[in-house]
Amino acid sequence: MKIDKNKIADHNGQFRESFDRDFGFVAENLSRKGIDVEKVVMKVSEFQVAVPSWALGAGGTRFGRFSYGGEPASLEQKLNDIGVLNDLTRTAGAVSLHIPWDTPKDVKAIKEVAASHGISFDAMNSNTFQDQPEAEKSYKFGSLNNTDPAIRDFAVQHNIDVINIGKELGSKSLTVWLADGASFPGQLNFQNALQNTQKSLQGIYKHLPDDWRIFIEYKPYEPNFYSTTIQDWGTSFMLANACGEKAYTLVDLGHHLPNTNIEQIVATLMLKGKLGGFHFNDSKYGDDDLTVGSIKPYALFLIFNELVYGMENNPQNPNLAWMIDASHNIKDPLEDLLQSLEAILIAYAQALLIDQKELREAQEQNDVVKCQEILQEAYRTDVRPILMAARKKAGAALHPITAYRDFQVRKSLIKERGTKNMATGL
Ligand code: PSV
Ligand code: MN
Ligand code: MN
Repeated sequence: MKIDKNKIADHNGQFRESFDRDFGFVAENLSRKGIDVEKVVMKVSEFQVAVPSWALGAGGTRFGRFSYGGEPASLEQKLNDIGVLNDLTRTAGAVSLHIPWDTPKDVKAIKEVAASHGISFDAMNSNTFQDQPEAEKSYKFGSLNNTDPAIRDFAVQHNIDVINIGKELGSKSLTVWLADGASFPGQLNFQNALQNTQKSLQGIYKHLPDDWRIFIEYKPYEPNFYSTTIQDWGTSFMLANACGEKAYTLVDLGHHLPNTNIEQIVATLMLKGKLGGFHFNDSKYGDDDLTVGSIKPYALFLIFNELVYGMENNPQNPNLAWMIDASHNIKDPLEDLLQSLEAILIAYAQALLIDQKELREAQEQNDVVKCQEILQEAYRTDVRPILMAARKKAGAALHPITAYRDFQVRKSLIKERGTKNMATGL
């Protein structure tokens, strides 16, 4: 399914007056403050976020899973769904695959489908947290950290296989997230587990092509509930340094204990040139994978403030790989992703409004109130017309969710694919 440009333009027609009025208002207010609004629109329109293949079906919890109907059953259908998101927003032009969930049967055909939707292949994700049917070795007691060298080698080989698939697809990076850890005290020797992990990662790193990067994701707990071997950014950073210059830390917003100052982690990593990737989602308690911006939008804005600062001031840090890592049990997954994309761009646009020079001066003068006022002034600006202007420029929908509903996308997907979930048959 492709959403025709003219259909989108027609749909936008009904909002022309309100858009002109709302954009004119914000543009005038910002230009009075000396902000070049067209520059902000341009930056927002250039921002691209990868969509993970696993967010396109209705997610679940360990207690159950409820199908939404019309869910994709194949990689082709997943690419098709991302195509819909991209047609409506022009910000979702990349997919992140998880192997073996998404192992392509016919690479050439998959590349053609992706190209027909203007989708490129972002980071490849390996999976050593589940045993595959007929697998020769089990990850029950860890993968890269395992006490058994044969299991570690098996997990390293899987990552090399993922790199090889990615090479064929045109990807340029590998994300490694490990479930490795312990659920009970005494179960693991922490030092051996860490050393094994480091050696295994170095083994993978040796096979990383020169123009590739490896992202090391951290997470404090789950599925193990006593310890996780790569538990925090410091451990990831240390391992990235032990691998080499193509290895970076990946920050997933949900992978922090409550109240962790994520923006400070971002600032530290960018200063050190080691922030490589970013997984967006939101959470109230743990790794909840909720819609971006649904719980803590101000924290997201503060994180973007550091990201924008880093992108402008830290040439030692490479361009970041952005990805949404959220998935849903009760919402239409495509609507949910549209909400996440909107929230990301809102936080980004607001952060772009911060007068960095004025903020530096206020910081130098220790004018705490002014510093806070500068941030909140930007945060309290309704930047949605700026996002609309960016989408209009790119030929996308002014109101993506309204367009999605008016075009009855889900209804057509259900008609084409049925109401049953392919994974559970329910
Ligand atoms: C783990 O919680 C994680 O955030 C990693 O990025 C995984 O690859 C992803 O979720 C999907 O399970
Ligand atoms: Mn993640
Ligand atoms: Mn996660």
